[in-house]
Amino acid sequence: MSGETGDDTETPRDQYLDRRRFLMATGTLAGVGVLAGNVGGQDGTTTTEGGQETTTRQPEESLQERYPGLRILAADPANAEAASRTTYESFVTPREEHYIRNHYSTPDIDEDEWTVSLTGMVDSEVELSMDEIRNGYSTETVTHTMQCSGNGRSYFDPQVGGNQWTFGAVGNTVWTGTPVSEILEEYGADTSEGSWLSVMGGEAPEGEDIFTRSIPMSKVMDDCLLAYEMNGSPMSGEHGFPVRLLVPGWFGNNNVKWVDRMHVMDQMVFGDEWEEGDQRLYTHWQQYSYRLIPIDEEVNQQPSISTFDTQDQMESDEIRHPYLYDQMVKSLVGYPPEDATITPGPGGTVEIIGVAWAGDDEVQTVEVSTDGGESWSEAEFFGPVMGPASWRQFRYVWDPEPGDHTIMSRATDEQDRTQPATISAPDEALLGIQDDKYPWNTGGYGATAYEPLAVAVTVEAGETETPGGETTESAETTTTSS
Ligand SMILES: Nc1nc2c(c(=O)[nH]1)N[C@H]1C(S)=C(S)[C@@H](COP(=O)(O)O)O[C@H]1N2
Ligand SMILES: [Mo]
Repeated sequence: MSGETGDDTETPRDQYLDRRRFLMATGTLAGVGVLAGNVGGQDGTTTTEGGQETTTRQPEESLQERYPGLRILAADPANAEAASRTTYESFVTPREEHYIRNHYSTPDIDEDEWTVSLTGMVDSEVELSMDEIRNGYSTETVTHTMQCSGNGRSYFDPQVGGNQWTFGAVGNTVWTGTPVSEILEEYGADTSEGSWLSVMGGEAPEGEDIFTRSIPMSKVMDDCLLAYEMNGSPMSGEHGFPVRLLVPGWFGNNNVKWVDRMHVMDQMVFGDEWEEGDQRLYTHWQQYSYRLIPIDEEVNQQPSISTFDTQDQMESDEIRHPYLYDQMVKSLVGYPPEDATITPGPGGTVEIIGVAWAGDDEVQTVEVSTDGGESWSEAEFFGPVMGPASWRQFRYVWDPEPGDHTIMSRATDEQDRTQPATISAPDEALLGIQDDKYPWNTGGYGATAYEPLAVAVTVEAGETETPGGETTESAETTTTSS
């Protein structure tokens, strides 16, 4: 711990990371949110949207104090990503290391007053209390790797506008809640193939577009939850308290927080009916944002699509501007971290550790390169297997020479899709992943390219214990570890 070096200029984040390493080493931290931050004070401004009262959170403790594992991009609306690669050494992401992506201020909601209404193509419309949602239906749990579709945006060249996320807008957490299918069935919703559930957030201030996502009914009926717990604890305000939609394996933008309405439809939110004059009241976040647009051209609203897999949409002739739904295959190295100077263990080796995920597909293989992509070796999986929506951990035992090295990882999913090396240039106007390139797009969405995610490390000559008890430099040792 850096306390031993007498360095007293640590930030709360450094202190947190030190403390976390200590707790991991002593076995105190099980990986769940045991260090959960306090919810802040109740003072704030009250606004009303859709009939429900929300109060803008003005906590006494800063966002950084409550989420010491995050690098803050903006304090209000809160936007923050994992500060350190250490987040990707563990299977479960603690709450204070899970990225936050908010378009508006975090609402401060009284759970006892909150309701979720069900409207549209149903036999009877209803307004459910949190108590009814929690206790009137089954309880299910899913482990879900949630990633912001803007993760990796900072690697686009030329740069695009928006939060400049690097690697850290992704986390793996355990979500508990009520299957949406049970609620839809109870109230006689049209759940046939081709229908949609539009889910709305209740936090938008007056005059702002309501965060609404239209989810195809087949996915809703398959595994979507109205989630009220994260890592076995109540959710924090920033992550959606008291209730959010959980769409296993799909990009974060589909996982609507502070849900106050679900509307059953025969198309997505689309056209005049869902707009108000010039304001794209319900259509903005579904039709104009979170689309893959290859060059600066007008986005086309679509009432419906029949291909939801994001990469299939990229390859389809019918859809020029794919909607960011399920996540594409990707991996991240957690150890060693960037710019680390590492000393091999007694056997002369270094264990490279990371995570890999592929939306609602399974990850098939992960390869690791320690020479900047010239050669690749297969890694092995370890750790819990919690279904395809959850990442897998991988390890690769490396026998390095002293010196500078560039480490990369590259995953392949069960459909044989592999991460590309780089991001294309805009003038190539790629519509899909092609020639080992991820398509540059105007929103900077969905990047999976592995080269920008590489970590540069320096390996020092290791100390090897000889049977006689003396230590020798491993680089000069002729015996090889087996
Ligand atoms: N109501 C509402 N839901 C929302 C958002 C939002 O701004 N408002 N942001 C979305 C986006 S873009 C992402 S990536 C995830 C982030 O969830 P997290 O903050 O819990 O990580 O929430 C999604 N749900
Ligand atoms: Mo996002």
